[in-house]
Amino acid sequence: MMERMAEQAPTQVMGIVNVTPDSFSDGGRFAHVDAAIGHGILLAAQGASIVDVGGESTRPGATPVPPPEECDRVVPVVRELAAQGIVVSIDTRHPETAAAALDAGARIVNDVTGFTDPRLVAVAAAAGATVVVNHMPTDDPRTMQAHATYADVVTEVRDFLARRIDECHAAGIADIVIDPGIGFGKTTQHNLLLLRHLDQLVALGRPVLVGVSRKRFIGELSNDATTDQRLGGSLAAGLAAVARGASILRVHDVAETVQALRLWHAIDDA
Ligand code: HH2
Repeated sequence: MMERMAEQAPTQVMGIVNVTPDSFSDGGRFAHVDAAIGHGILLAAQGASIVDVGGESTRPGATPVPPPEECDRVVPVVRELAAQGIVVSIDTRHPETAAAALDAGARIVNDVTGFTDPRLVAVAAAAGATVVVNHMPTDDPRTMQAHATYADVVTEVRDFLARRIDECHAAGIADIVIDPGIGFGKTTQHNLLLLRHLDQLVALGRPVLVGVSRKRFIGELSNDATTDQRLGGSLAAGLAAVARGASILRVHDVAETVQALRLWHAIDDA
């Protein structure tokens, strides 16, 4: 699906909706769900062609969320956004959650652990879903930064993604999007090298999605700017990725990213 969409539009924007307790200051489950639905609708109106719904933070050191709790958070949000005609992606590494979200209308499964769990591959294949295969050097977000050691990060990430493409394809999945996994078991230098040499991932022949929005390496390169002070760096890194062939940007700040992309493409087309 995203391969077809990527041919139509120069660059797509995936807007991020987190249904995690720490994303909202207070309130019960309904407050979370209602706020998340409202946010997803806003992001779509701002120009996101995909809304990515997640119920588990994957930041380094984050506490894992059991699938039943994750489903409670994300399924009502997915169902309502999909009912409104929005293309919804479910950001999960758990097969149970992916299955429930696909059943509720999600069309894309985004797995930060890169579909290394055969059960998740089977769930996506059975539903005919598009998959986003993210690189991560281990499947545990809690310890991923301890695995930030590579002889040649670009080659290792490319080879990992090439293997995952082959395995997903063999399982019957047609639409495969790949992602270098910026910030997932990577140092700032690893992130910069992956962005600089993104063309090597583009050469694998699949749409490339990049998630740089508000990430820590931007803070590290800008006097420890906090997450809400990283918009400039997020836009710059996103455009650098687009210049090297990225098809989809996963972002928090959809309106600003859409405006930046509009200018970028208008200059190319002038
Ligand atoms: N990054 C985060 C979560 N999911 N999925 C893909 N495909 N690529 C990414 O880079 C990616 C992802 C984590 O980003 P973070 O800044 O923690 O965002 P959030 O917690 O708001 O999802």
